[in-house]
Amino acid sequence: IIKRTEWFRHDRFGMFIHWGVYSIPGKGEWIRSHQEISVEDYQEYVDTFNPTKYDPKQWAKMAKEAGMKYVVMTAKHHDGYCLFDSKYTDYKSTNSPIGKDLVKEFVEAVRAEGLQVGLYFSLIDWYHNDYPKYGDMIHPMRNNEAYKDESIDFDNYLSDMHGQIEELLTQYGLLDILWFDYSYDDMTGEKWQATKIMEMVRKHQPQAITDNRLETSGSGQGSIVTDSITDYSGDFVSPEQLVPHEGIRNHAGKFVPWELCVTMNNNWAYNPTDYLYKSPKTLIRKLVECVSKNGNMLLNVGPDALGVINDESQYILREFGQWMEDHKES
Ligand code: JFZ
Repeated sequence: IIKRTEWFRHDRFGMFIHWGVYSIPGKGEWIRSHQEISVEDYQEYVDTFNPTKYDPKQWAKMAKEAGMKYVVMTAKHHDGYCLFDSKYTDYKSTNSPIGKDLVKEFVEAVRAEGLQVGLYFSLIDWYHNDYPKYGDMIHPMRNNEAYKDESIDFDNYLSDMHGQIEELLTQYGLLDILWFDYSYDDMTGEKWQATKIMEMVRKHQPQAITDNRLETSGSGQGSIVTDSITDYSGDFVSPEQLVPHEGIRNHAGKFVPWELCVTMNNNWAYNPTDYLYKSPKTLIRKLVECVSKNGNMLLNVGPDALGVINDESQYILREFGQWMEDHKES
């Protein structure tokens, strides 16, 4: 873990990208759940997803100019839609009007800028028929005895989900980060068969690091910090939005790698009605605070349906770049 995370503990600043078919309605990546949209009604977005301005080289360039050292994009979010050509589903960008493997272009573009590259992958999949209807508002059966009667084949879900992870691990070259998201409080890593996932990661991509969300969520620290580390504890803790008071230490008082993920406004995915952006100054101070506490910061952008990062976000990125420039060692 020390060796694997060496670059990560040095290159403290990265770009997070939440982008998918949910960028079309522009109300955040949870829209299917929040507005209780059926698979049928959501299909409109799947059928029209045509991000003709997708230019990951441009994104990578913006990240680099802001002083970022790595970029992580949502290969698949909770809606189950894949930005890559998975053989385990028809719900993928190669079947939408854009007709491309967007992950492939993404990883190539980021590497070409000399940055480290990572992929976000959701353990949750609202599209898969055998996904248990846990934890979201499309499925009000959660916490209801009745949902337990669902006739689903969870093993089939796991085998497809693991299959997709293996595709990402074997078809896109060297990956620096696998960013899994996330384990419900009532769902342990055992239930996801996270040990198997980790074995695949170590087998195909021994250099790759992972977050701690195979066993927890943004609110938990997981076993990285305890005496009883699981084999799927991950390499870094992944708090959200708020900088932990004193950084994050393990039971022995030693700092463990951690990475704050944070949005520029109050959404992860594109939402043009959310204009409450943090100031560049606030965000730069947050980065400094993370680094001063031995942590990283993963600053999120939510490109629009065509693939464009909006002006407000670009402005913030440029201010980071200027600040980096002003504070460079001569
Ligand atoms: C998760 C996702 O659901 C969300 O869409 C986004 O991708 C974010 C980076 O990660 O959000 C969570 C998950 C768990 C908690 C909070 C946000 N949590 O339990 O505190």
